[in-house]
Amino acid sequence: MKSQHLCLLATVESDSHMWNLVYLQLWLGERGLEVKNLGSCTLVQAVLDAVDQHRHAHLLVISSVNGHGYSQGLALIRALRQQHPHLHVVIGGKLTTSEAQTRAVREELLAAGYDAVFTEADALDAFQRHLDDLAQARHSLVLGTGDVTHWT
Ligand code: B12
Repeated sequence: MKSQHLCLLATVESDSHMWNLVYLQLWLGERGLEVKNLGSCTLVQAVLDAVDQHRHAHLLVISSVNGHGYSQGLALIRALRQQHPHLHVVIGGKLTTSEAQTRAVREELLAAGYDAVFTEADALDAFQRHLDDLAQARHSLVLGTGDVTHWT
């Protein structure tokens, strides 16, 4: 049976890395989310079209590792927020070319409209906690057999 919770997964338009997307697709799927992976080098317009097409999506995850995630991620969220102010959107990965620089741009990404930014070594653990909080807030938390939250 398909999950009622759809997650769109994308990257920025210059980023051709794909294993981060594959990893996250599997990781999110293991947590009970139905994932639509828009693939590498995702154009802003392709993300906007996907969000329009999947109005019931609960979450948009942007993953980028090539160093352009900060600048192109800003352009993406600014375009998206004009049309979709309420969709929950997170970004993570290697968003600049240094960890210090990425830490420095975190606030700007949040101010531009991302609901969360995950860039540290513990990004997946922090994302897991974020999903737990989100699931609880939506009153749709179902505990699985392990200690991870499952969306149903
Ligand atoms: C494989 C690889 C490539 C392959 C990609 C093949 C493919 N189709 O995917 C090729 C050879 C094509 C390539 C090209 C380039 N690459 Co490359 N690549 C790598 C490499 C070695 C591994 C990436 C990988 O697959 N990792 C496996 C996945 C599963 O892990 P991950 O990507 O780290 O993602 C994890 C986390 O980052 C995190 N995460 C990621 N996104 C998100 C999102 C959220 C929400 C959360 C919570 C977590 C999260 O969770 C993931 C799972 O743990 C890395 C170095 C490295 N060891 O990481 C460089 C690396 C990413 N590449 C790099 C660069 C610079 C390039 C090029 C620009 C090189 C060039 N000069 O041409 C091009 C860019 C191409 C482009 N247009 O994007 C740099 C990026 C620098 C930076 N950000 O500071 C890296 C880090 C190498 C380096 N140390 O310099 N690359």
